[in-house]
Amino acid sequence: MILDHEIPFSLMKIRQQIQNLDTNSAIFSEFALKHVSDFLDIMQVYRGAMQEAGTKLEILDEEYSMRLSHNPIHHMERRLKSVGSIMEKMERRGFELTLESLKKNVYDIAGIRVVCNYVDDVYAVSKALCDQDDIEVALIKDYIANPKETGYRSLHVICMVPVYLSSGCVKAPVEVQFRTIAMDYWASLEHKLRYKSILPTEERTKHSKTLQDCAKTLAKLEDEMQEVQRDLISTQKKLALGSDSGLNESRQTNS
Ligand code: 0O2
Repeated sequence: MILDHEIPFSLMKIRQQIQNLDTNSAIFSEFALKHVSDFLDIMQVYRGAMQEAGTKLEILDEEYSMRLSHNPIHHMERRLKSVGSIMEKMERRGFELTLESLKKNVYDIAGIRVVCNYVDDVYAVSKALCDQDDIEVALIKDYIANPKETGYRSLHVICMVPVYLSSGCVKAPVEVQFRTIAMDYWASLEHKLRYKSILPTEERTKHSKTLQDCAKTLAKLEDEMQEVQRDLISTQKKLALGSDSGLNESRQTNS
């Protein structure tokens, strides 16, 4: 299942977003307004790349489901970054204000969040995607092996995905965030606390500490549950092999 977050996809909507920009510098809104139709062109290509990657992931999930009677992907979410967030990132990171710099430096305009059932699924599905011939891996950040200070865990992969336009093929980056259900529900609460909370600083600090502890507890729980799942899958594989060889034996006896 793929959930699409609202994608701002018309000149009017993009223009509205730019007019509502909350940047410290008017230069950013002027730049965005001047290039509004270029933004639409860029967004169209990035949306295509995001759809291609989404389809690849859906096909992989279906294949696993057929072969192992197990769906590694619980659900996916897709979103295009708003012009406001793109401008905010360029301003915060001090990137040069040109379209070339935007394409070169902002890798997460198109994003897919792949929420898997288990940690093994995260690594299996991400590897299967990255190994595809037409996918070029630009960057991998493994915050599962190396969690962030906050406790945040996820596997981030920036993939260059081909998009076939009438003028030919272009490759565009898609940030794919792979995580488990537990990592996802932790991250959404932490995100709320960090960006949307009206709590006083002292309370926020206390809750952030609690969330750091929760992240460790969740990681431990996930390890234990993963062991149970591994046992189930390997027994299932053995049984399937056994019934195959049983079938072969009875075929040989009958012939
Ligand atoms: P959104 O709307 O989720 O995309 P930067 O993007 O500048 O912060 P960088 O190095 O490009 O930094 O990206 P990084 O840190 O590898 O990952 C950025 C994205 O990962 C964030 O996107 C979040 O989705 C997620 N993320 C990273 N760290 C944390 C964290 O500590 N807590 C939570 N809840 N999420 C995190 P955006 O851009 O914030 O927004």
